[in-house]
Amino acid sequence: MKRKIASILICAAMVATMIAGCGSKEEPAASAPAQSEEPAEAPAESEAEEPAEAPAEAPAGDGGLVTIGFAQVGHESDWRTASTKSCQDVFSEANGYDLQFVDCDNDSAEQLNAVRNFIEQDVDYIIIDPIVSTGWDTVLTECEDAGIPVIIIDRTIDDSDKYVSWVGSNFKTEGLAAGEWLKAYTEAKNISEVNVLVIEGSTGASATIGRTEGFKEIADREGWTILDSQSGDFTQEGGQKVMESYCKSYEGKFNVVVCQNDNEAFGAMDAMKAAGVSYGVNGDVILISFDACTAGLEFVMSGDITADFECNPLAAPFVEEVIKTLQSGGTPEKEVYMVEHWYVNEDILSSIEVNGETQELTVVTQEIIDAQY
Ligand code: GYE
Repeated sequence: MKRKIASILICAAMVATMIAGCGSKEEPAASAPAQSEEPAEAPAESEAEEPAEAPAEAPAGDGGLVTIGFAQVGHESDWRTASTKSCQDVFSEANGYDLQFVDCDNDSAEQLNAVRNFIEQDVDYIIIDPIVSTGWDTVLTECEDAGIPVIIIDRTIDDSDKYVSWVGSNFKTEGLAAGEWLKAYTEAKNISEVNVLVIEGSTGASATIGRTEGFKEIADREGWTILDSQSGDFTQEGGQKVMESYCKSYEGKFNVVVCQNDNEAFGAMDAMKAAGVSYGVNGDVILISFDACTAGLEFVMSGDITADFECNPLAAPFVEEVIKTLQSGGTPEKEVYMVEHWYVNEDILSSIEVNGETQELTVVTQEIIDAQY
């Protein structure tokens, strides 16, 4: 049922909340939203806080369902599966939503079509996880003209600000953290030569751009050699293919592999194993990954992945807060950052400095793995 106008009957309690805390290392990444009947207090700046629970009949005050169109990137990775599940769990019929979910299969044209179909259907809200960061202004203007609020999740849009809110991660900070960790780690292990192979994510994705930029900034500062940097498309198959060719082209020349997500790291490990290259905490090659989904953390615990920089996919509860704020006539935060952790196997460094801020390193335990998405 259509609900473009904010309900005054409900959600008075929901206005203040959102928050974020990018880089804060205090909160468990996968904890459930706080259970609270009280109006949520605005959190202190940059302090992470989970969304407060919804009032009983939110979000549709008149008993109807709130219709949401979600144009998801695809199904390329464990991270993506967790992101989709998070949205489907939160925006369920039982919670008062009619979720129109479209898996765009990493095809930007298909994603633009999906958004235009949502406009045609006159949904109440549109959620987009942009496959690429540019080419959005026209379709977002169409959403605006149709009076449909758009919420961006995960990856950013860099050439338009015609959306209500964005909820996601600071990818450049993730890349910087990986670089700062590698600097501290190689120093601690007396490794003076750093020759890196990077397996990037999908071309044009802000997650790829940010992680690449962040890591490169530290590599340039430290004078490391980046031997090569190619896209593995955020898939296991892509990571394996790129690593197979790296193993041939750079045999004996590299001692660090940076995979921009866990699935690529799984593929890269298979390729290195097949090529007789040892990796991980006891191997010749330091293996860095991003995402830190359950399977990734298992490989950190076994020592195969040396460090894994988390990207938290459980954004849907925060997106719901944005929607509730809109429903109640409030103005949501323009940017909401997820809380993330940096995971390692060895207890040799307790923290790193990223952008002048001290950030903890977390040694993976079975308990952490069991609680992860
Ligand atoms: O790292 C990767 C996924 O956009 C942050 O996309 C996301 C990335 C994530 O396929 O696994």
